[in-house]
Amino acid sequence: MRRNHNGEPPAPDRLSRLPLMARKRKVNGINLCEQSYRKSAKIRLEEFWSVFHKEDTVLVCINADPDSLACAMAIKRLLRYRVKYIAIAHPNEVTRLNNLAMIERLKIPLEKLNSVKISDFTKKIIVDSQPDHLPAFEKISFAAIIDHHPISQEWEAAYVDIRPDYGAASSMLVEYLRAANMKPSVALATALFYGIKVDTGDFEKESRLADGISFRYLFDIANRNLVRKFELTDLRRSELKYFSAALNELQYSKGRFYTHIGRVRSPDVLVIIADFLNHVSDIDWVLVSGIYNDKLVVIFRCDGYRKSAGKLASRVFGHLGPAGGHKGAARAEIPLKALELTEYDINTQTLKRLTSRHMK
Ligand SMILES: [Mn+2]
Repeated sequence: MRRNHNGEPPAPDRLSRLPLMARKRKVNGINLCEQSYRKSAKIRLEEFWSVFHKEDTVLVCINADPDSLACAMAIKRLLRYRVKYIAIAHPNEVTRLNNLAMIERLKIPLEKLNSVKISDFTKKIIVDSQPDHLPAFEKISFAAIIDHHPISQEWEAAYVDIRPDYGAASSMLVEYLRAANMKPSVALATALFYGIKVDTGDFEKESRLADGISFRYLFDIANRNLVRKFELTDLRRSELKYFSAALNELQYSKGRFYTHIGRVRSPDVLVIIADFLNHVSDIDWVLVSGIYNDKLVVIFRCDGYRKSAGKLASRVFGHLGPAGGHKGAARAEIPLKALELTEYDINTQTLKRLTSRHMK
């Protein structure tokens, strides 16, 4: 028996409330889950299922992003014939076009959290988040918590599964589906595949082998053309006009592109145009600027070889406002007041004049 500093065994009820993986971490040195990977997934599934009954109406709460959306879909699948009704609700406004493309194309039914009556639901689940992550979640009492973020505290819920070492919560939900012998539909597999892809940054971020196994499992079922469409979708049709403005304004000098686009609806489009111009061969530097609110936003791109976009941005604009970035990519957001210019005084020539004397 392992004993704590007072010589007493750890209180069993405290431990049993902790998820399997977290329990493993908390009690250093002893391995509390000696089941095989497969068996432990099965046990988790049974424990999760045992929380719900035929008469339950269930609300799945998420902070909507690809990983959480996919998890909510998977939970809906896991509980489909086990409860009376399941809805998915989110408190945040979804604005990213990639995420909107996913929601629209996979027809994910979503409610706004502030428009549902929480008391209408007998059980609430939170997935890919913990109750203290958002004020909107804090007042809800959850029956189940499934997440992969660091454990913020010991949660009092009928079912808790938090595995902070997982790259994506979608990887965990794939294990539940497999333990339940439920082959995901193409739509569900596509969502989970995209969820893992986004949260692991195409496996360039922290993840574990389990993420790779779930990803490989989904690979054969998911529609990867659809995933590519989600990834590509970052422009509104109404924003194409900024491309023609950028190309009309484009000035070339000594391996550098300069273009000032004028007022834009969102600075994101400046980034997209800068990245697009950076596709052109023989171009060392790309500088794209636009006006957003009362600021001049400048996007810098370069090859990062014996040059630094971040250093250039701070050299040119650092004394006037936030400016900086990495070797290959940087941005500056300067109040027009600090430049002592109005938006009508600024054109591509201004951008060139401000920046070129700082470049070798
Ligand atoms: Mn996640």
